[in-house]
Amino acid sequence: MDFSYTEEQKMLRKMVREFAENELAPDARERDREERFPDAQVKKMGELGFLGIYVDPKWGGGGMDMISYCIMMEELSRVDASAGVVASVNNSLICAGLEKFGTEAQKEKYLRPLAKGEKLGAFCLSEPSTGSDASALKTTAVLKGDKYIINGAKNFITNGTKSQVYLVFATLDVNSSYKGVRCFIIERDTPGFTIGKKEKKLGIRSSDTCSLNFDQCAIPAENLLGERDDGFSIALTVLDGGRIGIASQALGIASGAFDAAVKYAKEREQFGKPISSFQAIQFMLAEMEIKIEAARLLIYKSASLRDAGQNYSIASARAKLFASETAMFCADKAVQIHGGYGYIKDYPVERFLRDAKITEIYEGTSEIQKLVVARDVLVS
Ligand code: COS
Repeated sequence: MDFSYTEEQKMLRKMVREFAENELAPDARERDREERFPDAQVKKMGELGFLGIYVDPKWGGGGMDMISYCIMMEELSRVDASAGVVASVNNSLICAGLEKFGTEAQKEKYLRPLAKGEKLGAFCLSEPSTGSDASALKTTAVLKGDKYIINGAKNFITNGTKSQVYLVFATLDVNSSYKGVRCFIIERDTPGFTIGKKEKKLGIRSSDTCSLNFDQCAIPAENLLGERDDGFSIALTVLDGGRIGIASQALGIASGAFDAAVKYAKEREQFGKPISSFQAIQFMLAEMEIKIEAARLLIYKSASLRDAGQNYSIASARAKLFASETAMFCADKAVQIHGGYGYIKDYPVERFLRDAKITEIYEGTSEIQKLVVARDVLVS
């Protein structure tokens, strides 16, 4: 067991931190207020290789390991969790799904531009009435000749209005539960596919979230992803990796909140002393620091298992649960340490608190992560 970073990982952290501080920090607050997507920054993230960091270089990716991906996600989200989720979806839900389940032709056509950041992707599983019970989806796919006809609606789709490539889950038979689910690659300009309502959110407000509609949307049969794999296990396999990305996003929010709290505690004086000299504040900082370190270790364990080709479903559920709760804890304590200044928008900590909440909800709620862990505890 080796807890040290490689030279490459150290350099990557430095590089992503500089990018985040120079390119994301200056207008993160304004973009959050205006609910404005970081178009220019995402373009640069693509050029720097942040949108396909662990894809095989053969397909235009960075060829790095999962720990490097976690480092990148932490550093982006430490400054701007909205930019973080753009990278997480493209890397771990879209590129990873295409790389594992795609044909050579699908990889050439879709994975390569996505990994190089020339295109953006969206993962379309949730529906208005289907969230945690993902197998109960109502969007249908009917094979007619050499086309699948897709009908239905998708909900809460990250990168929804900004993407060019959509991985869409639909069922061949609404009565067959998960067995009928398939995954389709759908291009943005396909007739019958329309972008719906853009959501107004509590947090990660500069990320893009919308609904999608499919009305007699005909797509070529060759756009079925994973011929031999049922779509439900594709969704859950991809989400196992996605949960490592969201756990790292949560870790970044927690680290950003912690760093802001330490800085403020040293500067702010009350009763003639910096508030960092009071034990009440010191204990809050100590608890934050310990939870952050524990979250980081859980995340790296799941990333290492994935790199080693071992099962990491339970490890990623554990990591996401703990890291998202740590993000909420640290953002809450950072606001508390800032007092009244934490509650207004002059400091970043109120944004961290709003951004943290979604990490307990998307890519599997905290309750779903507990369910995954509990099932494992009870069968073993
Ligand atoms: N990876 C691959 N396949 C998996 C899997 C995983 N992690 N977990 C389960 N499966 C497979 C099972 O092996 C089973 O297939 P077989 O019968 O061929 O063996 C199939 O999926 C159904 O498994 P199960 O009966 O356990 O499924 P459940 O309906 O009970 O659901 C949960 C399992 C609840 C864990 C799953 O639906 C889930 O993760 N839900 C949350 C979805 C989510 O994250 N939504 C957010 C959308 S993105 S913002």
